[in-house]
Amino acid sequence: MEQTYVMIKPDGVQRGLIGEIVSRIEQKGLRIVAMEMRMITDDIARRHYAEHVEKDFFKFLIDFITSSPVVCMVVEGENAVAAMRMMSGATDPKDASVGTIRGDFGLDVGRNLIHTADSLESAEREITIHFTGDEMVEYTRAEETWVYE
Ligand code: IDP
Ligand code: MG
Repeated sequence: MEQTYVMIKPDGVQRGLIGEIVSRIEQKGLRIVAMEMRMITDDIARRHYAEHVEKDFFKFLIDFITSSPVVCMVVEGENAVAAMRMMSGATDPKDASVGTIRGDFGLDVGRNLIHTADSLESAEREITIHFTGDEMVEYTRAEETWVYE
């Protein structure tokens, strides 16, 4: 089982897509083991997006992600990192396939609705930034024998 970090960005919250996105995660069979609505502070945003500090869009990214509440989650399951990346779609919604969250609901790279960690290493790093161990719960979903062989 892998854990990944997922965040519904301010545009997803403001556009009323929390339920839609959480529903897709649940329907995929993945297990949400931590979830909270928060305002991201400037400090947390800079740590989260540290790899992009040199990019010309960095300031816009930090201003945007701290502008309105987000929903932070830890999502668990087999291949959870890749599964969530596939469900989110390409970074730029213009390139994202229909059926993905960005492909179905987005039009602009700066308003692409969801963040998901891009590797197991990133997932571990990001989970540590946003959650403490005791904020995550351990459980199984009753349907898991019907999700996994
Ligand atoms: P990802 O979210 O698919 O992992 P990253 O390359 O890690 O994409 O970029 C982080 C976020 O920065 C993207 O989700 C997007 O919101 C924003 N971003 C990426 N590239 C651009 C750009 O060229 N212009 C404006 N914003 C961008
Ligand atoms: Mg990324």
